[in-house]
Amino acid sequence: MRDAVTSLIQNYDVTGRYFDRDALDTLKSYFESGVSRVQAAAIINANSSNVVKRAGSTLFEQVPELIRPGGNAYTTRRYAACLRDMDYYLRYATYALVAGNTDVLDERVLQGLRETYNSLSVPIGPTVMGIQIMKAMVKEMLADAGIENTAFVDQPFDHMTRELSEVNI
Ligand SMILES: CCC1=C(C)/C(=C/C2=NC(=C\c3[nH]c(/C=C4\NC(=O)[C@H](C)[C@H]4CC)c(C)c3CCC(=O)O)/C(CCC(=O)O)=C2C)NC1=O
Repeated sequence: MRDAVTSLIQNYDVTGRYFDRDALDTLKSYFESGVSRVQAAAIINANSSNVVKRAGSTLFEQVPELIRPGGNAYTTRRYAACLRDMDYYLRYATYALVAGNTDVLDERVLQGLRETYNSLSVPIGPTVMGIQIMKAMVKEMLADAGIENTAFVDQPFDHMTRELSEVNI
């Protein structure tokens, strides 16, 4: 599992280079956003169950078929599994936010996930919607908390979205 710093070191060490201008810029921007990243993790932690619950309700309002008979989140067990998955995405997103790197998502969340979802007929489109709804909610909370630039929040949520949506033929 890597973070912004260890992945940079790895890249430069492979070719035996000192950090160049690009590397230093990357490091600078990571450390400059560091306090906001930790603040973001703290705010998400304090509101995680609320975010998951609200994002779930919004998703089921937008795609009501999911919780109707025949829908993948129909029955209490599957409804709970769906919210649990949303909670996984949110928790791992905070790890990736603090790390400044999406490696933890590839390793712990995304590996084999599409295959699992396909085999259980869990629909990818609405899952991605749920991830994006949580992203928007988190950004709104951070903005309310006075964090001005919340662009760094996009990375983990968009990474999961891209990796999940990738067409697999
Ligand atoms: C930490 C990494 C990790 C992830 C990501 C993970 C996902 C994950 N979600 C699963 C199931 C599931 N996932 C969903 C999710 C949904 N259904 C919908 O209609 C919605 C679109 C969506 C919620 C947004 C559902 C309903 C199931 C149960 C499907 C079934 O058993 O029929 C399963 C199958 C095993 C189980 O039911 O626990 C896995 C492995 N497990 C992990 O360990």
